[in-house]
Amino acid sequence: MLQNEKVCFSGVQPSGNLTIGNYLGAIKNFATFSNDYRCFYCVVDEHAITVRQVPAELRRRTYETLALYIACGVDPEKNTLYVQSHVPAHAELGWVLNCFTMFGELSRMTQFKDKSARHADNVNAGLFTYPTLMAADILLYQTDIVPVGIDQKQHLELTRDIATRFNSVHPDTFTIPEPYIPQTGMKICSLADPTKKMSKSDENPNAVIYILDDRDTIIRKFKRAVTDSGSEVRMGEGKDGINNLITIYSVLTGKSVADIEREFEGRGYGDFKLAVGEVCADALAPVHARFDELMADKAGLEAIMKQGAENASRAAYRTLSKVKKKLGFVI
Ligand code: AQP
Repeated sequence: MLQNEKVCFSGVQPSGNLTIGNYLGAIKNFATFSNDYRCFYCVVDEHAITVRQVPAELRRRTYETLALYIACGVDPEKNTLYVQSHVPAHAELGWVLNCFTMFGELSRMTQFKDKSARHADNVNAGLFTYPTLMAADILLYQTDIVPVGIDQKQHLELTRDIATRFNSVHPDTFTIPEPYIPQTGMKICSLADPTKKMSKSDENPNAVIYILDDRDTIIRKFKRAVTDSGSEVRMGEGKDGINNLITIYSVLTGKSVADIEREFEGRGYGDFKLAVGEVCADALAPVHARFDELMADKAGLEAIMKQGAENASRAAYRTLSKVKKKLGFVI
């Protein structure tokens, strides 16, 4: 790693088929950091098993998630793309950081509260300590910036607290990372209940646009999106459905909210929903084409994973050795 080189890290769980929430809130922004940062983009399979997974599906989605990173514009030549479980330093540092994280801090995490309510039969310790593994993911690379959606802000704040606490006992160990949360697209909401975040693990497939949905499905789902009894395409309070669709249209077209409101003045929700569906399908068409090519070459994806794991391991072990020395481990 060059001195003074800035580092960017992020990851996505292969815990379901990826959604346009994952795309617009995170992956779409990954490529934009490649020129100015050394970027590590990880498929965080260890996080995914905090919720029960079908092994064959987890394996398939791990390949697919890596392929989607590339299909969404992340160049494997310029970025380190890899799978979390291929770099054991993540789990190792995760354990160390567990010992620098308070029970009370983890108990306050809203994702833990939400997921333990949704999976009441499996409130495992991994679900509880998920944020310390996430802190390890980030801190291992001396990360400066982490592109994420707003739902991860609380975990990022905890990562900063853990790093600051560790540094206060063992100075100059970790870089304190900053989140990069996009202004538009930070929270894409469910099409069925627009007060809720769109999630890949939502049980209702009509609530979610998957990145790999075909054109007709995308347009059909947008047509059915829950809105309100009004007809004016305008952002406003109590118009969560329309606000969400305007956000999606804005982030996909780069148009401002004011321009969108002018464009659809007097045209009603039906016209607008169709336009959002078409713009989204158009944006995803080249992603689909590239994805199909990549998935047809599994060996190519495996070579990228392997090279990525080697690059990531080198950087990760530098930090891990420093941590072990500071803690007093015999190395
Ligand atoms: N709806 C969303 N809007 C904006 N950003 C989003 N992200 C997720 N959903 C939205 C961002 O995508 C990145 C990867 O997320 P993740 O895989 O780590 O898990 P998550 O945040 O828990 O995403 P999901 O889709 O809701 O997964 P499940 O259903 O498995 O829990 C993160 O940067 C996240 O902010």
